[in-house]
Amino acid sequence: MTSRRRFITRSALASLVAVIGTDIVFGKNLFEDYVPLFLDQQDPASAFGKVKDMIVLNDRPWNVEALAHHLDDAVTPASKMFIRNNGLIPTDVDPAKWTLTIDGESVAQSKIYTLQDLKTKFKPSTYQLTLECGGNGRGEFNPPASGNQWGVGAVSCARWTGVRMRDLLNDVGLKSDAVYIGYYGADLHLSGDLNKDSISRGVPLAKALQDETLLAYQMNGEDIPLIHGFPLRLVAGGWPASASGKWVKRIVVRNKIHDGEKMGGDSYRMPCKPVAPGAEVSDEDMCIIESMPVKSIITYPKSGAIINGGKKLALRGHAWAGELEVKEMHLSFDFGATWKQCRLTSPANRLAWQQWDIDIQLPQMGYYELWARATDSMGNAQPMVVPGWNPKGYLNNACHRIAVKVV
Ligand SMILES: Nc1nc2c(c(=O)[nH]1)N[C@H]1C(S)=C(S)[C@@H](COP(=O)(O)O)O[C@H]1N2
Ligand SMILES: [Mo]
Repeated sequence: MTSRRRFITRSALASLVAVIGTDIVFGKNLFEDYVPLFLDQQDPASAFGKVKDMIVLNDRPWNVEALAHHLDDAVTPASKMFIRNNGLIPTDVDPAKWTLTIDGESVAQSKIYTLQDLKTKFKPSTYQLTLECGGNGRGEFNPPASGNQWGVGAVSCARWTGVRMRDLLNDVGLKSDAVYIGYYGADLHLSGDLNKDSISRGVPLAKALQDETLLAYQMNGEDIPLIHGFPLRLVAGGWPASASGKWVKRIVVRNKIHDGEKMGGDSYRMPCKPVAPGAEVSDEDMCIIESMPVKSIITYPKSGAIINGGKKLALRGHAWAGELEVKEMHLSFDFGATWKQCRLTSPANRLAWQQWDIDIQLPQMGYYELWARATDSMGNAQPMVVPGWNPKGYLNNACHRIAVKVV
């Protein structure tokens, strides 16, 4: 122990107490960078208020996914939202002292904002925004791709409230050569090395300037939960969720494609042209993932359900298509031989997922698979099998399938 270590601040302690839900007796003795065991323990249900049967893929860093039936709500509650961390959760989060710096070579004038500035000096906007991990569905690729073996549940669509990125960029002013923004968050690199970033990604200026691109300070009408980026998060809906930086401390305006951690190599990049499974792809043949592809999920019933044959079965779920809208939704119960059209709602706003539902009558007793297929406004439909193999297993938008038994 060195005397140079600093004790945790009062308000940072208060935010930890809020996460834990009870007083931390002797909390004032905690060091600033000490990670309480509570946040490091195995159980995301009690650590982060998640529903009990979410799947823990990893606990250092935390990676936790929802099962399809958890995602039944039109607006995803915090308790069912997947967790994807690349590093360690920041523990010394003091909203009273939190600042956001906007700088970089292409800002006219760099500025520092307090949270209070962001909340009071700029008009708030609220949008429901789909955030899907670029690696959602990775578990199905063959040969397997390294990384979290996500099933279908690394997707969410919560309501985010905050300042438009555009308003902040107007406030600092842009130089004529500005083309990209990048974020830096307060999470720690797994090694504990303070000079390393676990992730620092970004989006082109055109995406940053969209109405819906927010620096959010609320999720579903409350403070953002710590695990999802409290107190400030960049939210760029419809793009790989890795572009939506949590615990944002700094935004840089760049005169070139942002070159932060996980912007290059195989990270969140796809072969620009399709490659054979298992192929080696050189750096210059890899392209950054932008809009996510069309996809859907069946959230009711749960796979494995036993259905009473006398009754109609009401199925439902969501569909989304990155920057595009979903135009049609179909369901098959005969392994893709025929497809029935589902009802489909309009999105609450651009970049929000849409709700679909259908009533079907399964013809007789036995085992069925229900396959769901969305088609976007450009006519792209989900593939029935796993699409183009790529080194890191991104963008698997194959049709979601569930199994049911009619008795
Ligand atoms: N600062 C920071 N932001 C981050 C990450 C991270 O590790 N650190 N992970 C990214 C990735 S890869 C994803 S998929 C989403 C996950 O968001 P969630 O945990 O709130 O669901 O956050 C993104 N933003
Ligand atoms: Mo991700």
